[in-house]
Amino acid sequence: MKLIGSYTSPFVRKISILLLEKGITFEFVNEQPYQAETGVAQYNPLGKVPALVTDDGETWFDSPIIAEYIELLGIAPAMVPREPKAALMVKQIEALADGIMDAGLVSVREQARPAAQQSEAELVRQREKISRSLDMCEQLLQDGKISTDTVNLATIAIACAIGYLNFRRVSPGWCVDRPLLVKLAETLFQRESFARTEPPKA
Ligand SMILES: N[C@@H](CCC(=O)N[C@@H](CS)C(=O)NCC(=O)O)C(=O)O
Repeated sequence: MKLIGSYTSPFVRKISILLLEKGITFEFVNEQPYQAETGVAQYNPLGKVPALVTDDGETWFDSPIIAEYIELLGIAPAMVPREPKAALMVKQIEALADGIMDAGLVSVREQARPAAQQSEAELVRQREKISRSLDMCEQLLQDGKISTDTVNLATIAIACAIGYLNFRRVSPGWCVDRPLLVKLAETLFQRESFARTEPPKA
């Protein structure tokens, strides 16, 4: 199968990690969605990465759907629990982590605009989304809904979101007063799948 993506996208990283953790071989097709000559739209009309093309020629997007597709292959280890409500909880945490990535991405795009066109109010709004969502992640850890050594879709997505904040230096104080989240990130960053998908140094 082919994963269409860019090395800096946290959504793509999440999918690469799921595939690596399950030992699924894939070809990485490097596409830059923000460049004019990008070929991404031939895989996803929304022009976003990731997209996954299977050996049967089916194309799947966006990243939560790709994650579900990968899980349907039934290859161990399972990244989503079998029990439906527990599975829904894991997917909700994935949505939370994806939302942190979205807010991080909006912040980066906003800061890339000429200074006079940047909106401080918009940057604050995005920072608040990130901060509230990170607080919820810390609370989920405190409540034992996930643990710092859980490796599943929820924790992988959270660690990818944190990796993106670190990479783009968005909300650099994210680790203050969130000790469990720090431990979770440290634990997952040590895994080979995370080491192999680190975004390139700027
Ligand atoms: N909800 C989507 C978000 C994907 C996304 O925003 N990808 C970014 C790269 S990190 C992208 O391709 N953006 C191009 C664009 O918005 O035109 C997913 O989970 O796959």
